[in-house]
Amino acid sequence: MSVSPSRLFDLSDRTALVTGSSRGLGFVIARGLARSGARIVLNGRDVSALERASTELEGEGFRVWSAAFDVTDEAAVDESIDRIERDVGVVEILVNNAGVQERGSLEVVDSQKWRRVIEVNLTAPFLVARLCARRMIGRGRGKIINICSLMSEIGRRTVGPYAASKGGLKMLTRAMSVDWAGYGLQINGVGPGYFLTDMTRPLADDPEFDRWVKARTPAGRWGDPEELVGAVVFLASDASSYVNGQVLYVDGGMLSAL
Ligand code: GCO
Repeated sequence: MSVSPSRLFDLSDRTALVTGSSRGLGFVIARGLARSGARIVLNGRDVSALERASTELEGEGFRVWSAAFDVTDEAAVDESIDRIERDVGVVEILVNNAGVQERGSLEVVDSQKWRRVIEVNLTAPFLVARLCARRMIGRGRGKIINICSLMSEIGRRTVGPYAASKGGLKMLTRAMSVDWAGYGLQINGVGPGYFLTDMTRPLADDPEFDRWVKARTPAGRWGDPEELVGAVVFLASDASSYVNGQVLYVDGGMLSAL
């Protein structure tokens, strides 16, 4: 049965949980999903940051829920998602966005920072997706979107821990799709290039790095976080019902160029 293109991207009445969404790319992604009709649950560890984010979205007329929990804390993940599914609705769209960056050449990176990056960027998406998928499997449908990175494919000096975690997240995305697509779930990734966010602000403020990004990116510029929304809405919607295990890179062409 053919569906009108506008309906294909409509997320009305679907509950979306976006981890790490009190600011940065996560907040922009959550706002984009809300504008497409989804019921949004924001997540972060900082309650006041979540309140600010909720207020901003409510200022646009959206009803917003928020769940403050540490995505690396398995018990907190289980308890929070139980509460979300009881109080808000079943999580039909999960965006694993929460991430940290610890820069340093591998020979000087301390093991505690390594473990933190792996825990937040790779283990946490597994913990949150595993619990959501158990419920999605029972319903025969669900969408999981893992926010990967350019660093899922290539490295850059001093981002070894991050690249390892995001490379792992690309393969975890494929593994999830292999295990869960048969139950009616679609699991994909979005790989941002260089976008202006809190995480990359120190880089953008460095004139040499700024020149490098603009020269290395065929589009000749940094991405605007709003330019990620379309890829996430596509993967969260019925428009991608036969897309699985893919990472959609939104990078201005950087991965296509030497
Ligand atoms: C860096 C940046 C990158 C970007 C992004 C690119 O230090 O090079 O932090 O890792 O954040 O992940 O996709």
